[in-house]
Amino acid sequence: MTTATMDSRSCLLVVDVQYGFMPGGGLPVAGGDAVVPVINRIAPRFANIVLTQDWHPADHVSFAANHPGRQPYETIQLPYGEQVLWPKHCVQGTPDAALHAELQLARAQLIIRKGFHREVDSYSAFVEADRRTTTGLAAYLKARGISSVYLCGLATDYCVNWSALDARAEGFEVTVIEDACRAIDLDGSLARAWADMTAAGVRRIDSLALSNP
Ligand code: VGL
Ligand code: ZN
Repeated sequence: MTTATMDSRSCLLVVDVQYGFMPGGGLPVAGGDAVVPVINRIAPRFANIVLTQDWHPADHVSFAANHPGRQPYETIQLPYGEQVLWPKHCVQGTPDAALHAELQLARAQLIIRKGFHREVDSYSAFVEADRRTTTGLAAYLKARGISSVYLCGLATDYCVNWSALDARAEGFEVTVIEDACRAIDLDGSLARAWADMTAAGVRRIDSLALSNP
């Protein structure tokens, strides 16, 4: 099956392809660097491309180091609910927060930064973890007449998953390009993410469906 995407109503959303999520980064994702060539191969199929960039202050609430006695990957209760404590990653302006230099996405039209409020995390590109604060992305896409969002990047079970679910909630048609993503997979989070996305009507495809004209 070939999916025609080079239309003005579709957008490729490239999630958090940053050094912080690469092997050797602050919050390494296994095989994180393998998404780069896949994304470079499919990007020319899209008229619209938007990137996200995880962009935390050094004192961010999601960092285990900012909670004395706590370790990375433990969870704590915050006013908005459960929060996983992560190793320090993607601190604003540091090399760890930079987009991967080998991404060939000069045609990308917007870079949306998220996670910059000290007290609130934001896995989703659309709504922060308090489930109220918007990033503005849904309004931007709608203002540009975009109705279909294709997701790729890192990590499948966190930022891609939350972004896909929120995009569905905002009324977009949503497709995740599975082999253009990699997961963290904490305590079954990847299987849970796919179950939730499937239940929400998120389509799941392989990049070959896009790169074969
Ligand atoms: C992410 C955990 C913390 C992600 C970002 O990009 O999936 N995960 N910050
Ligand atoms: Zn983060």
